[in-house]
Amino acid sequence: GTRVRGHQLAIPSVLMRGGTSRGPFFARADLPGDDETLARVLAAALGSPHPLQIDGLGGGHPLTSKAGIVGPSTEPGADLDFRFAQLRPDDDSVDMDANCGNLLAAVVPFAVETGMVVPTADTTTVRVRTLNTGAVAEISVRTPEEGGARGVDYAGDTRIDGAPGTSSPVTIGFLDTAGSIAGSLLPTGRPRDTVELPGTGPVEVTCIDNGQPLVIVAAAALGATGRESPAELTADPALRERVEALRLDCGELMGLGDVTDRNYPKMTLVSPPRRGGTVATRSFIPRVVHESIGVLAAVTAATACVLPGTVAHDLADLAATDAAEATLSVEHPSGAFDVRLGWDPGDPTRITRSALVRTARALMAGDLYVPLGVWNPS
Ligand code: NQM
Repeated sequence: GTRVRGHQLAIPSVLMRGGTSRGPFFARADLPGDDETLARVLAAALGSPHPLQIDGLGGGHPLTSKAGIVGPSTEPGADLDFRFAQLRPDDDSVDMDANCGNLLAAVVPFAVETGMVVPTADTTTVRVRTLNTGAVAEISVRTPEEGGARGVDYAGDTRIDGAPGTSSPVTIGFLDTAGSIAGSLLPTGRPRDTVELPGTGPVEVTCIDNGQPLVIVAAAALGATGRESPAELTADPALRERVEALRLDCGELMGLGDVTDRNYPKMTLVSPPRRGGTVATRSFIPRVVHESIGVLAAVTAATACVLPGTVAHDLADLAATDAAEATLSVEHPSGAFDVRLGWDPGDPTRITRSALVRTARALMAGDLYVPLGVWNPS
C-alpha cells in the first residue's frame, strides 16, 4: 500500500524493461480508481511534461515514457488484467487506448515479483488481458526453484534486436488481435487504398489492424529508400510532414476520426528485405521514429505481408512461407523481429494465431514518490 513521507506519496513500484520499452509497473490496488487522478499520478511519476522528464522516471522518448498497471483479472477468460499507459515527454497526455506488446512482456515477471502470481512449475503460463483493447495473450516465463522458492529467472541466451545482452525468453501468443482499435482487420474494407497527398500526388496505402492500427506505405512512394536510420528520418522534416499528412487522412479513412492527438495509427514505411527477412520496415510511432518496431506493429506488418493485394505483399519475400503458417522476419533499423503467424488457408484475412518471443527484466523495486498535491488518498 501507499504511505506518506516528506509530503510525498510513496507508491510501491517495480521499474521494468519489457522488450524494447521501459517503464514503472504498479499494482492496480496501489493507484487511484478514477482515470483523471490516475493520469496525474502517472504524469508525475514519469516527469511529464519535460523534454528530459528530469523530475520523474521517464527517459525523454516515447519508448521510455510508459507505465504498466496490473491486477488479478476481474472477468473470466484471463488471470491478470494489464493496463498500458503511453505518456510523452512533450506534454502531459496519458493515453490508455493504444497498446504495447513490449511492456506486455513484463507483466508476468512483475506479477511474480510482487506475489500476484505464485509459480508452481519451471514454466509459468498466464493469460493476460490488455484492458486497452480487450486483447488476451498467453504468456510464459521461466520460474525455476532457487533456494527453496520459485521466482523469475532472468538469465538466458535469448536475444532480441533493440535491447542489449541476452535474457531468458518470454513467449507471447496472442489469441485474437484483429481490429483491436479500428474494429476490423482491414478497416476500409480493402487491402489497398489510394490517398491524394498534396505535393506528392496519389499514394497507395494499406490500412490494417491486427493488434496495432497501421498505415503501411512503400518508402519509395514518399521519396525515401527505407534504408534510412531513425536519425536520418528524424532529420527530414519534409518527409515527416508527408507521413503525418498521410496519417491524418488515413485516420479518417479507417473510421478513427481526427487522430491529430492520438498515438495511432502508427505509420510503417516498407521496402524489400535486405538481410534475408520478409520485409524491411521503418516505423513512426506515430511522430517519433522507432529505433526498432513495436510488437503488435510487427504482428500487423507481418499479417499485411501474407495478405494478397496489400502494399506490403508487393514488396515482401514470401519464399519461406507456406499455405497456412509461417515465421515472418520483419526487418527494422536495429535488426529483425520474428513473428509466427497461422491463418485460415481458405481465407488469409482470418489470422488464427500469432506468437513471438521477447525478453524482460526487473530493473529496480521500491517506492515511487509523487508530490502529495497530485493525489492525496484519504
Ligand atoms: O506495437 C511502440 C513499442 C511500441 C508499441 C509504439 C508496441 C506494439 O515498441 O505492440 O510494442 O509503437 O508506440 O513499445
